[in-house]
Amino acid sequence: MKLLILLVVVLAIIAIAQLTKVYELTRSLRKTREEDISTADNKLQANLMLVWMFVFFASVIYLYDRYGNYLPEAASMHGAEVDYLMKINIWMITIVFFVVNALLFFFSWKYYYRKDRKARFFAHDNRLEMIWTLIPGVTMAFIIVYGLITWNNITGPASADAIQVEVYSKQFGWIVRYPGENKTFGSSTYNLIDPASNPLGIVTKENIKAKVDSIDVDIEKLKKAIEENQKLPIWPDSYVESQNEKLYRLERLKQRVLDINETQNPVTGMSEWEAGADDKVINTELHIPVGKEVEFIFRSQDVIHSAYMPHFRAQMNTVPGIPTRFKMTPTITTAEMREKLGDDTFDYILLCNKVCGVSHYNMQIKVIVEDEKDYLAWVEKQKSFVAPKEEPKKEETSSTTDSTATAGVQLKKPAAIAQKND
Ligand SMILES: [Cu+2]
Repeated sequence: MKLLILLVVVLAIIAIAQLTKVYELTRSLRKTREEDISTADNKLQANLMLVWMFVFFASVIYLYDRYGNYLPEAASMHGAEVDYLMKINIWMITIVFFVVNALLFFFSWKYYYRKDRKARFFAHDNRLEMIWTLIPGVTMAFIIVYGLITWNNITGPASADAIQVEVYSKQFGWIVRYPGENKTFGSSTYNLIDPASNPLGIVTKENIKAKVDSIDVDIEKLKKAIEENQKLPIWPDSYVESQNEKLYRLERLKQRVLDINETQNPVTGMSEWEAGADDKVINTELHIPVGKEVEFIFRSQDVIHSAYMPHFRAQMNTVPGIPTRFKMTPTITTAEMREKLGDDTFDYILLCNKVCGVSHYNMQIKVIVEDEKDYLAWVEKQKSFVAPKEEPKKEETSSTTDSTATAGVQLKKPAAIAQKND
């Protein structure tokens, strides 16, 4: 089959080449040059231009109609504003598009080349310059100023009674955090991140202790392995060195965890270690109450992602190391939207809108808008991600795990590494 297609293509190319040759031969017989094009030819081209203009315009109108409204009505307060802004822009672009293209095609139809005609020539016209500078200038300024005002409204400070939600992105998924009853988020650090027990690296006394314990377990294991190797040195030097380096890194991490200071929340004055203890961490869905202002705070673990909520006309990049934010007020509950669309399975979504890796396509989380009462009841039921208070099981060795006992211990680099790095 493939061979057949190839054969057809090759034959078609040969046929076209032969036809061109025939055309060139008849031309030389008629004694005309290649550049000489007859008026009839030009006129035909001009008419075809006009036909193409109508086909072009018709297809643009069709595309507007077919794909112009791919999203249902905006489900947030600022969403309506964004839609309005978008509409104004689209109208302006559309008008300019039709006027400019109509003129372009009309001129090529009206002024096709004729031997007896000569083009009018003029070098400069102040009035024209004025018109084509001022009109786009004023239009652009209007779009930019209006857009900036809208943008500032969306990203401006949230009101005092706004509900805060932290949205955390990582390859590949979303984790949502609510501040719990004390309405204050605990602080967080990447040093405490543990995929299973503390994915956001929330700082609490228990989480610090759990992390130190787990590092201690790793250190003991590594030390044992190094000891074994000293008894029976079967591994090459490079491997021993890498083991030592690993040990140094673990000890350094432990020191960093022990060095975390207790801080106060600047607004509520609350200890951030305590504030974090009742934070609710959820990775299955994001609930927000209808008619209440919600302030989103975005963080990222690894690369830049983008939190996109198309139904609310909201999007914000999530950047590692730099928290970003915006506020919005949802106006339509999930149930109301289902009714409006006549679709019982409809759900709002938050999805990643920045190509961030292999599973980017599947990085999304369900968003549920409900009455405040239902929302509060749901948050109430969620668990916090604080490590359990009871002592985790330890190895038999007596390593110091009490956070105060080891604080301030000076770390020494293993000799091999110190030499290498100096
Ligand atoms: Cu992503």
